[in-house]
Amino acid sequence: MTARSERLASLDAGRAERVHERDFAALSERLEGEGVSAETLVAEVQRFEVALPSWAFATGGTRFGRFSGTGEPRTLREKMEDAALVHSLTGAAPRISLHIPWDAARDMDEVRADARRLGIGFDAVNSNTFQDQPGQPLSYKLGSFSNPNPAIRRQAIEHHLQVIEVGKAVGSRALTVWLADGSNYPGQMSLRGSFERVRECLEEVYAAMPDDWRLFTEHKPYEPAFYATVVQDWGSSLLLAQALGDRAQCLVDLGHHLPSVNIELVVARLLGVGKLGGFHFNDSKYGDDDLTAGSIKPYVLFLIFHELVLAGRERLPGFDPAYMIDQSHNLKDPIEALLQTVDQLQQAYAKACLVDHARLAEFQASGDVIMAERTLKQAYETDVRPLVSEARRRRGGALDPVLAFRASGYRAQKTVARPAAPPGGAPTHL
Ligand code: LRH
Ligand code: MN
Repeated sequence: MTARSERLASLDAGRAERVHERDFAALSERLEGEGVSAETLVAEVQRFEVALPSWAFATGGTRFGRFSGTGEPRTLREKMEDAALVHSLTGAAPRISLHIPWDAARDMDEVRADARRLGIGFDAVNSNTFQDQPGQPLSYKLGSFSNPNPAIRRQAIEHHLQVIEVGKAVGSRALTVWLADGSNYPGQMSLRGSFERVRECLEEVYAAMPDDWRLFTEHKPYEPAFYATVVQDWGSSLLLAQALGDRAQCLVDLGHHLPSVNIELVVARLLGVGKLGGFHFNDSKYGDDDLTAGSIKPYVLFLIFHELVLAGRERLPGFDPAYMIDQSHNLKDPIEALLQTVDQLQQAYAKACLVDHARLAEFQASGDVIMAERTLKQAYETDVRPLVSEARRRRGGALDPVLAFRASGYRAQKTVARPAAPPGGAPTHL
């Protein structure tokens, strides 16, 4: 960075600071006028945290292609470096979620030491029976836990027991199980038998988990199965979580719902029975597009957080959701996309904290449809960016993480430090 651009950057930073202080003061005053304490809200937003997916730091792709970026992580340590940077700029992403075997390492104690050095921790660990690994004796082509072949089910159970050991080594306290199991043609798979086999296998995995762990079952309507997916919807996931026990809950991946499904209603249903375990935040227009959260349906994201804030304020039994991101960055710089995502989640959460719940309940009780809707929209249409920036700043983060990242030159530094793996070299993930 030249002296001149450094001077300009500091001028910019100075100006940005002044603009922020003016905007935050104006918003605080306006909220005060509505009987809302900006300080209380800043404190609430400061407590919001979300985990980053280890698999989203390198460019993603589709079956049609992948356009790799530069300076991408080639090892778990480099993924954790990038995660630590996202945390330092947002103050709200202190944990990474590992995917095994994509993140399997010889020495998990070394991984834990690296994480401690980088100031991050570990959230739920993810299993993988949707790919066959090199040298794997039996294929998961026709399913893992749902497979009619007991030897294949046994192999899948052994994999989950290994994933739990990895999680224990790094200090995770939850296991996320997403199964690609399903069929492409009617008749190919027993619709009830496959589900029963999954439940039986999960019972063994659940029993093997440490007592302070949770198991998250993740539903998905289709892909890679294109006729029937064994854990296809929230109902199937709930049936499993209820069959397994108190420490089994449902994980809601926002992209795992057919276009017209009311996701906030699914969230409310699971909250109502204490079975909402966590989220994979992202956004989508059509299928499991894994786009940046809040980029396509920001009002839905707000309505989901509205249900969560309400549940939190009501101290609903079993309410301890694990917030995690699950995205694939095919076009955007992965770090910039994750910085945008954390900001979008902080904004949706802040807006949900602004809802006047007492007034809403009154209008719902009196049947005043318009005023009930306006009470939600009042919060949603409030520009909370100064408040979210202030919360980040008080946690040592940046007012505008994406601009701070660009000004940092981090990607350019990593492009030099991390020469791309030779073509044909194994990518760090998909
Ligand atoms: C499946 C899924 C699951 C992960 C994978 C990377 O679509 O959402 O959560 O294991 O993406
Ligand atoms: Mn997911």
